[in-house]
Amino acid sequence: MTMRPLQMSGKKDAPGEDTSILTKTRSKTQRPPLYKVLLLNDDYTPMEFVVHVLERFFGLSHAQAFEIMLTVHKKGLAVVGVFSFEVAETKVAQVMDFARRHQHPLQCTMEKE
Ligand code: TYC
Repeated sequence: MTMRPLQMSGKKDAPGEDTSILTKTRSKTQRPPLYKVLLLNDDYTPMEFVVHVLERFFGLSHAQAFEIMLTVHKKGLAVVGVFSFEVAETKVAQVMDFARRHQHPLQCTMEKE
């Protein structure tokens, strides 16, 4: 909140006099944009590996991880979570690196919400 003096009369005050009023300017709070992290289906990555990835990098329970893995398997993709740009970018990099190190073609991407 910024307080600004406003002279209503349009005239200059005499020296030592202040007839201005204070006006309040409320600036709208800007929320940072959010990013969806998406997991994509493929024919080769083992189901257990995907479940493990979801538990490990997204803090999901085994049951939640299994459910999302099945959604991806059946529908082709699913939103795994919604995060700030930096967190989403980190999760995508962690998943892609982990999949590559285990030689699975699993794909993870992000998209502005
Ligand atoms: N379709 C894979 C299979 O049948 C399993 C799988 C699920 C792969 C989700 C990727 O993001 C994925 N082994």
